[in-house]
Amino acid sequence: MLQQIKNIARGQRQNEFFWRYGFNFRPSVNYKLNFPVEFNANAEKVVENLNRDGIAVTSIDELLADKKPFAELESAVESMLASRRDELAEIKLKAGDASAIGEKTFNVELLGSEVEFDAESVFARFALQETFLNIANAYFGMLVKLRYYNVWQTFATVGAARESQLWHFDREDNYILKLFLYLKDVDEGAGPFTYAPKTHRKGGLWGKQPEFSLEQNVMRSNDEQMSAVVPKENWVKGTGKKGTIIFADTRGFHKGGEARTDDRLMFTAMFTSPASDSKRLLHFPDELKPNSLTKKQICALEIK
Ligand SMILES: O=C(O)CCC(=O)C(=O)O
Repeated sequence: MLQQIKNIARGQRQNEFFWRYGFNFRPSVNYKLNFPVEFNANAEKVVENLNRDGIAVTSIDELLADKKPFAELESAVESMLASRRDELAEIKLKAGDASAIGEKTFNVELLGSEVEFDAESVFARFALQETFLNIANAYFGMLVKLRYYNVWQTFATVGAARESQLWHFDREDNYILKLFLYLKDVDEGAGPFTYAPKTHRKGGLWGKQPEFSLEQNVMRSNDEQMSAVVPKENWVKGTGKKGTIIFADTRGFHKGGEARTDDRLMFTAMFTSPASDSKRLLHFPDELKPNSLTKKQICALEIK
């Protein structure tokens, strides 16, 4: 019975009207009434591209006037890599283990799979930058929640594409905004994030489902299957220099991390609506030092 009620509620949540004005009423109204935003032209372009295509590619240089947080992030990641060199070399040896489907052995979450939120940490401060929150809030039309941030090292492997290296979409919410910031140049061989434009809920190809196979109950499509729905020449392949930032609504079809010749290193963060049933990957201490956070940042966290 409880499961049936949950299923009905989940079904209603798919409906845009109920999702926004039922499940997310307060964050939608609160955003519209209390958080007017003045965008710079580059941030505005990001929101425009996201609305139209479900993906926007930009860079630290274009988007952020203050470069200090990026410099701090880079230096924190470099120290982390240096201090964990031997451990990571060990992990890399098992990166190609295709028998461990579900564990994404080719991808290491350097901050751990669950993160203790620390308002002072360079990672939290980076994810909670005003410009990112403004973009996420504008894309959703409400005050969103930051669900996680992390640093990923994706190891180059051989073998057939698997898990997120194949086309799929995420399910945590009606819109799911992920940010990927490259901390090293990413070429074709380093497994760029790749997106099928307009397959997000606001796009013209929403609802078009390519043929797929089930991999542990998750629908995965290969390139041939995907290209029957969105021609390959329309895919956005996110190759780019260090400092490239990709925003993507991963409710649309995407894949990435099929690194073959070079490891990939990137910072990532995810935003969803407050009503999302996304797993809790950020944990908050009792004493959060909210004085160090703005009102907008506090709204983006699962605390009150
Ligand atoms: O590693 C990638 O580029 C893809 C990541 C992905 O599929 C996701 O975060 O949903």
